[in-house]
Amino acid sequence: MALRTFISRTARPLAIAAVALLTLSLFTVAQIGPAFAHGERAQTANLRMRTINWYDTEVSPKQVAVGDEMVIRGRFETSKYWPEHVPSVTGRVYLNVGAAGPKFIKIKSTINGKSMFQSSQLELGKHYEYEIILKARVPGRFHLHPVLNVLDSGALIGPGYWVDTTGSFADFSNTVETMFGRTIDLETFNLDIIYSWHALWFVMALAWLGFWGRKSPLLIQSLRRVRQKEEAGEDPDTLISPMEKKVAVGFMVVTLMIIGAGFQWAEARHPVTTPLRTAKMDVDPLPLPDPNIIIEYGGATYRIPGRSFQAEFSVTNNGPSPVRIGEFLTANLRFINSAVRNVQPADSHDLVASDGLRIEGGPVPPGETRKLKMFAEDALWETYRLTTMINDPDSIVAGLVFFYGDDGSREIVEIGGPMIPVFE
Ligand SMILES: [Cu+2]
Repeated sequence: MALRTFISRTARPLAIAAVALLTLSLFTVAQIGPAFAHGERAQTANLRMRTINWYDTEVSPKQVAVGDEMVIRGRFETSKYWPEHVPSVTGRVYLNVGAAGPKFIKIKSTINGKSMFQSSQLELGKHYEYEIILKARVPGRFHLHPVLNVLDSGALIGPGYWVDTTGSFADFSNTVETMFGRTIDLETFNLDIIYSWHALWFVMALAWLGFWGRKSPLLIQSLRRVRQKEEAGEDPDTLISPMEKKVAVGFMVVTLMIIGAGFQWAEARHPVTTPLRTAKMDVDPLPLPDPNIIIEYGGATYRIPGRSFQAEFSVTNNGPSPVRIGEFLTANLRFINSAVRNVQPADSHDLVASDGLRIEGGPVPPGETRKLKMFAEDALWETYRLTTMINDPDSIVAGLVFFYGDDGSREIVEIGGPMIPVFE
């Protein structure tokens, strides 16, 4: 009995706080740990097929030491068939990198040569060239993606590649010089002050909780006492004693004083600061020559048992040499026509079907129009859960078709339109 009274009087608030902290930390621990995927397959098919078409993606070098630089570059096309219900790149976009945690720092990022440390807005149906320079921070093996964050839509991720960082985290330094010539290390800058502020507010919060919980730490007990007062026709506010009111005012005064003093102290220490810049950067699409190839989309089907996507279109070639289709790209999957090109997956997660594309109708000679049938067949449709495209209410698909001329030229045309699923 004595022990029970002791626990209920003094240790109960602490026990509750401890349980709360433990639960919180368990949730946190459950969420840490290596991330093996970045939602590559999680987004709906129409979001992946009809938003950003990433191509010519290049990560080099794929092996670096801590402190070394790595470059991600390539191009993307903003789909003409962007779903109406999805906020698009004409709003606000930010070029970013997808990795499992802060394994790199970003040194530089550009779209069409313009700095993209701020956000931008783009046009639909246009091509853009990007470059991101990273500096390796933590050793390990990571899956890296270029990412375009689109306001109100989320992160639209590009193709991912495995990269390796060797060395030791202890060798990493991230120093910058301030406007007044002071050199600071961003890894540790003001960390002691940040810890101190957190500790101070943690103590304040515990003191506040402990003060109110000293008599009865349980909410339901308190609620019952309030109810009892109400039922007796008394004002429940009388449960709060004049002493408690004084202490509460004291807490408020002390809190405001700490905030005021902290502000003054920071102002004195850092008299000149500049805000983070939030203006949009303007960037024009890549100036590409007028297209030589005109496609008229004639419909598509997806045969579910055969994992076979089939599209029909008529192609007019206004260029100087015969053209053939070498690749079909949609949702970061690359279906390659092995009769035209030899492209092998760069690693186990590179989404390349080296022999996944078949064309009926042959090359299109200059000045002529031909009807072509394109078959993109591979298990990738299934493994990357694109078969959910048959569940899209609007049933529109899209992707890039890569034409290769006998003269070495390349022209990229986006196709898109309705698709009908076939079940047998
Ligand atoms: Cu990934």
